[in-house]
Amino acid sequence: MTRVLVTAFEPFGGESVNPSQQAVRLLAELAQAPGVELMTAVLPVEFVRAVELLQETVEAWQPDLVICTGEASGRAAVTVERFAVNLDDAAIPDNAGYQPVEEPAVVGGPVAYASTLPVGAVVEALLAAGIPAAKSSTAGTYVCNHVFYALMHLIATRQPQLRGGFIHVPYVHEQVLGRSDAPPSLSLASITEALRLTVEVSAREGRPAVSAGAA
Ligand code: PCA
Repeated sequence: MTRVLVTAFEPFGGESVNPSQQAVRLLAELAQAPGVELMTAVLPVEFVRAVELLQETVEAWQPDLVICTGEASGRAAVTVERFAVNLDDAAIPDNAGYQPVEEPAVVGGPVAYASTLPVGAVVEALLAAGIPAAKSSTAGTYVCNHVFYALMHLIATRQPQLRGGFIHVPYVHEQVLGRSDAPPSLSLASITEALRLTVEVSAREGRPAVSAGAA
């Protein structure tokens, strides 16, 4: 059995929904690939509390694989992040009112960590299923990157057997209805299927020989 923890985020930035939360809720109701045992958690969009909750959940449940997900407004594709960077630089306060500017995610940590998900294989599987998907080299410098960095730091320092990474998903259609600037969005069904496939491929492919490379 491969124990897979998938996390999502609560709404933030004035939105009333977060597509990652909606999709992970649906994902939990789906049959998973053979050999996959799934657990899900929803994290607050708070630099400090999100990491505490992630660490508590990992320690309590001891997964083999952790896939964190969040919303990336403005992106047209599901993006599989390759690197977490050691920088918190928030353009808006988090949901607890905290707004770090040019601070390290982890004091003394390396500049970046690479995802240990099979990034290329996940993107190929999503594209083969007709879902817009791409590799991404930046998860930003807000709470998603912070949680991704904290996850990879936890793996590097305390849980070397664990694999992990981060997937950003676009807006879901309902978030852009009636908006004259019409940012890109996907259906909730596509986002959910993207996460289901990410779990399946990540559990199957194992640790990539090279965790990140040329596009
Ligand atoms: N997206 C934000 C934080 C929570 C979320 O879903 C980000 O990209 O940092």
